[in-house]
Amino acid sequence: MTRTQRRTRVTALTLGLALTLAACGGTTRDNQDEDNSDAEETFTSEGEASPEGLDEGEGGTGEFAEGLAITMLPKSVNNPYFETSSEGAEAVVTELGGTYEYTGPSDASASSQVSYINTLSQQGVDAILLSANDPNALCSSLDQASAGGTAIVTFDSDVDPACRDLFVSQVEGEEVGRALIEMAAEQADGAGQIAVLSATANATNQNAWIAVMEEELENNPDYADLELVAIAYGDDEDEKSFAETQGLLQAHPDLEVIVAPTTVGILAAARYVQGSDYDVAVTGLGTPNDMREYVKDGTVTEFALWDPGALGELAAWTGAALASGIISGEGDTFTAGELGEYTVGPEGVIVLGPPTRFNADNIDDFNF
Ligand code: RAM
Repeated sequence: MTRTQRRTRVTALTLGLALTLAACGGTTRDNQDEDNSDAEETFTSEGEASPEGLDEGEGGTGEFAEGLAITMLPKSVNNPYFETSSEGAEAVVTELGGTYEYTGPSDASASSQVSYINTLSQQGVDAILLSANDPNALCSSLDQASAGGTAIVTFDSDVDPACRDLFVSQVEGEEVGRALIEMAAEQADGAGQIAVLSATANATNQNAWIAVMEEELENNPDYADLELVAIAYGDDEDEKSFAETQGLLQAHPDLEVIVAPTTVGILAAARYVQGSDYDVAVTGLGTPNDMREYVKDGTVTEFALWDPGALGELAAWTGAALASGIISGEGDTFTAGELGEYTVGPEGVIVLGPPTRFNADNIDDFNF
């Protein structure tokens, strides 16, 4: 049984209970929504009218519910990347008249995230926006939250699709991994040793991107002279990432490129290389504000990212649309404010857009 089917079943049961309560004159969610229907502002979408979350792909009433409680749970707090996503999400939830919270562990571990999910589940929030530290370890807590009526939206780093409703992906499928290996090849002039400095060993997003890089290295003749010699994990912690960079260079002094597909890792690697005598390129995924200094002094030539603020906004619009019954599955469309219209794709994935590459020519055009 898929997650969507399970959710549909839960929703159907809830709806049955709601109808019974309504018949008894009790307050139901539908009644509450009606109470809000004369609110000053309403927010519409392109979804087709149908009762909340009844069937996959049916869409909803087209109006965002007011007063939604939406919480963002990042891989870890104190990561500027997620703080930027949170600012985007908070602006959307505030615009919709909801209650917003940003909470999570200080270490990027799945076990730490479990207790946060359990608390949110007990609180009965309307939607959780989650960047997951592990594809499977969070599933039973997420199932419990979902059974209680919480919409589960992952963004940035997914879980097994069976354990969530929708995933807001920063970039289309394999595009991140391909951009990473392409930048590495360009900066190595097509030949030599490369190493990856990743985040945590179980991170769904980084592992998917690394898998694409490995596949490209094996099958794409353009990369025949590149060799991936090591993958290190800095756990999205600055000090560990710095130490892992040092370890990589000591073990492989001829490295041409370090590819860090994490904003925390690329910053630590650039800082290490800047203060060392190694002649190694550093590329990967970083924020323009973190990397500006290293691009200006020539330590870093080019790196990539999407707008983490826009990703947070889209995650919040998605959570609100799901909790409002505007969307429920593949094929449904909704309007994410100024970001425009989005459609739920196969496996419940919604894609923000292509990544941007940053270098000395354009880095000053960005501020995040
Ligand atoms: C770090 C996190 C996040 C990833 C970015 C690129 O901030 O690992 O999940 O998407 O880097």
